[in-house]
Amino acid sequence: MEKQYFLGFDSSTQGLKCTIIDAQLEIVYERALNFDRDLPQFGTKGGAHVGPDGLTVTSPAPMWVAALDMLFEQMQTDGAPLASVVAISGSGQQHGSVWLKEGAEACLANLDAQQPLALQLTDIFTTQDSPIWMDSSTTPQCKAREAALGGAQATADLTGSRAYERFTGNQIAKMYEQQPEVYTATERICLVSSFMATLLKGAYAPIDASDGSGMNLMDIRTQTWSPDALACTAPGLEQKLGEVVASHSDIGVIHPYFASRYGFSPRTRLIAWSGDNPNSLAGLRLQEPGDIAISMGTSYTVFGFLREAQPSASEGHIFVNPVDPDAFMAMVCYKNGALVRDRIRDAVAEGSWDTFSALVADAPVGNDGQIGFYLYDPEITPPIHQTGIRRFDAHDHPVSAFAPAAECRAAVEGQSLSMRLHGENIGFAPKRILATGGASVDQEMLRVLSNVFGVPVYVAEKSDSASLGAAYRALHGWRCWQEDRFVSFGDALGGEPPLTCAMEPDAEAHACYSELITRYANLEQKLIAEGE
Ligand code: 5FX
Repeated sequence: MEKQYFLGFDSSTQGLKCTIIDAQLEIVYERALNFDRDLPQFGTKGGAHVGPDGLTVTSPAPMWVAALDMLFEQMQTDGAPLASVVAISGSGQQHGSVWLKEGAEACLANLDAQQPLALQLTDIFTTQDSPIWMDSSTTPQCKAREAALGGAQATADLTGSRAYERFTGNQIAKMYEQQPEVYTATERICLVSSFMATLLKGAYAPIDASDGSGMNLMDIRTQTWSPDALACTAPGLEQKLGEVVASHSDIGVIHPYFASRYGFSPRTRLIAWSGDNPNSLAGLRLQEPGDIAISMGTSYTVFGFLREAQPSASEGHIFVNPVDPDAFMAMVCYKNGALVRDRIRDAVAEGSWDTFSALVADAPVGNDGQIGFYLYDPEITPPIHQTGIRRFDAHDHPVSAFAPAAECRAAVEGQSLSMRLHGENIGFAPKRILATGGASVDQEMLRVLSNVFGVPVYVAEKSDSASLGAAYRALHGWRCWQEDRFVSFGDALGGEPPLTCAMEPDAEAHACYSELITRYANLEQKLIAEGE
């Protein structure tokens, strides 16, 4: 039988990446480009432009078109097996929006295979400056949304999250208020994910329910646009957004342009694209309630599979699950992630990770009741704007310093306790944890995590899993399309992912943390109240 391949993209903030897998899930090809380095003509820094107010952050939409041209050319030069790709899907950075003018779809339909996309699609945007997730300029629109929808908790209950500045609905409300001529001239507002799918389809592609959950516009239970959430955003919005589809949906075949120019089969199926975080869940193959991943990079993110949604106004986001339309995923983000460990390593562990780990191991489980909060940056979870380090002794009295071992352990235990506390608040009941990112190589970090949560910790080999997740979702969606029914993600991928357990919990240590967490939560409440 001829080989069948599945292609996944990741259109992230900083670059565009692709991964091709075979039907046995082996990666056969990968390639990435970086916007700043490879497309310098767009003058981006980290893939973005920051406005003079410091709050407005955009990316040039034509850059994403040029990136797709460049990556396809590279794939062709490398001899990637494009002719045997049977399905394509992708990830987009979440929340970003692309604004297309009337007539854009006709332009997309009539592409000339002799020319790159970028040359033919210069004039399809009503604004070239696409607001992206790093934007934090829409506080007034967020306040107005929460007031219109009955408060932060009501907004979260309806849309999965309280109103967040970066969420697309609030960006759309701002555009309508500040540049009504752009809004009016726009025929279609895409997410980054559905825009990239639109390019491949040569026609408007729908938004999938999982990425659609990051807009403050969709009812996460019906997976349709909420009339109330639309009404407090801008008039006539539903038409401009198009329909929402389940994430595993087949959305048609690739446009003949790509078949002629790059040798794809004209029968190559397109599966709805989704957000990078939903696709990371797919990439790590979290497929059961109780599966959670902790990504410990620059910022820390905890995300996982949930059967029931328990939206919270104070922390995290609920998205429709990208691999199971009857389930949800939750995500909690921290600003003070790896930086905390870095700073403490430099301050008390001679800049050495070995010394840092040895110091953590030197202090007892529970740190003799000492608790620290290390807020080098304003924190998102929980929202504490006041920066600084706060240390408390076993009687909750503030102290100005800890001994080096206690300092290292306080940082690691505090981060782990916070992830458990806020994860529980949004409905996580972990059965196992998959740790990824830089800090996941630290055995002491893994030991503390395992003991705090009371579950085994596994380590994922690959942490940048969004484009791999998109390739898995291409396979999943293709199987569902072939069989004309929903096939579970696990069945489509051939069962359980192969994982090695890195740490088992210790019952006594877990009991100690279960006691300590109440004090941790009370102290955290005090810090939140002080900042208000
Ligand atoms: C999630 O809500 C975010 O804003 C980011 O993780 C973006 O998706 C990054 F692309």
